[in-house]
Amino acid sequence: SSPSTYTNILVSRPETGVSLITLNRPKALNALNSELFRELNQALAEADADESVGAMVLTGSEKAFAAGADIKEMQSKTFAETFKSNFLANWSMSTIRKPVIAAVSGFALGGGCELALMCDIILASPTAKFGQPEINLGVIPGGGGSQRLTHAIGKSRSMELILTGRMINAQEAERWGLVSRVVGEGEGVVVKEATEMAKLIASKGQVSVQAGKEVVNAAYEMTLAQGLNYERRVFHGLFATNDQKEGMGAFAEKRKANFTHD
Ligand code: CO8
Repeated sequence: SSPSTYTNILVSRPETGVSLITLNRPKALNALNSELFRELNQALAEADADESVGAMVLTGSEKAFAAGADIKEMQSKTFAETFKSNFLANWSMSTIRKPVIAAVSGFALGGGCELALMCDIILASPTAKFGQPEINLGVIPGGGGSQRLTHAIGKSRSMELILTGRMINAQEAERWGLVSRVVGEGEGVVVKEATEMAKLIASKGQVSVQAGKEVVNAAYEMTLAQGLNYERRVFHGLFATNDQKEGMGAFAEKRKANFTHD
């Protein structure tokens, strides 16, 4: 089947095994309208189902990863409309099995910050700015900010950001553990580094990669005892794969593993 065409995002294949999804509403600083999110969900699902893709990179522009949900689209909504349509309920990456790396330059605000938080790894350009400014609009985060941000940076810092609407820069976000690291300066550097990381992940055995993502995410849902048991069971299960035989065999034979992802 021919690749889908989109109007609010760009999809490319910068490296073997890597799908790069670029939010592309530059005039609105990539404000997330419903059409953009529909396209993003579709592109992620397509990459997730594509055997030739091992990991995804999600990025925006130099100026903005995304400046939030589209305020102009939300402005006139009523409570009844948001409630009946369960507005934002399907804005989530929870069904995506492959790793998604957010490459953030510029503004990641409101829904943009929440979108980055839905990803598995966040790399930040030194220009990145994170914040949850919904309080200035008379609302609160609606895309998981109060939950995922609190898990990532703790209660006091999360309260501060959500109740004051203050933006933090890349260095502060790194210190607080919101991002895994800040990359060097320069246009495109964060996308390049995220793509390299995705390529590296895509070169590993894909069953173990997906298992690794699944067990880390379980840490947010389970007690420690349940999570440790779950991790061990999934670990046991990987001994049924060819990739485990290949990986350990290659180590013993002092050669590079050639994973077949089964
Ligand atoms: N929605 C709609 N349009 C936007 C948005 C937005 N969130 N952000 C920027 N734009 C538009 C502006 O209206 C402007 O359009 P125009 O040229 O037609 O006037 C254009 O983008 C450029 O913006 P600015 O001129 O304002 O650019 P500046 O460089 O002066 O300022 C800022 C940049 C500081 C980022 C500023 O644009 C701003 O404050 N934006 C709004 C940020 C915000 O409040 N975000 C939170 C939105 S609410 C939300 O996200 C709820 C969460 C829902 C969950 C989503 C699930 C993932």
